[in-house]
Amino acid sequence: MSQNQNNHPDFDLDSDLDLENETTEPKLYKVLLHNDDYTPMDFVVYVLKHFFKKTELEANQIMLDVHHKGLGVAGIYSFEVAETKVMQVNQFAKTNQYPLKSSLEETE
Ligand code: TYC
Repeated sequence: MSQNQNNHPDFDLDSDLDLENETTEPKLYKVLLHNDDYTPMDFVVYVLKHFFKKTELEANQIMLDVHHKGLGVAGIYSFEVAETKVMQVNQFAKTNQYPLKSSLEETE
């Protein structure tokens, strides 16, 4: 490997990118579940286990949190994965004639 005059290797380091952008980390997105009065609790637990790979215990905790607070986080993903999960959950609820909705929110 050749060296420049500062005795550093002359391949591109990512420090330039970091200076321009502060961070090169990809943005992350929360997939939110919204409460409603009609979707059965068991259905929401199934959704959390099937689409978000939660355990029975985690799924019950998240479902009850949404039930009591109105909104909750099912998972945090890249934009593409989060968008796909939202579409899959909303379509699955619609197919089963439940009003369950999910949506996206960018993380802080
Ligand atoms: N509130 C619903 C009920 O009492 C349960 C529920 C929980 C629905 C979470 C949606 O995202 C939800 N059957």
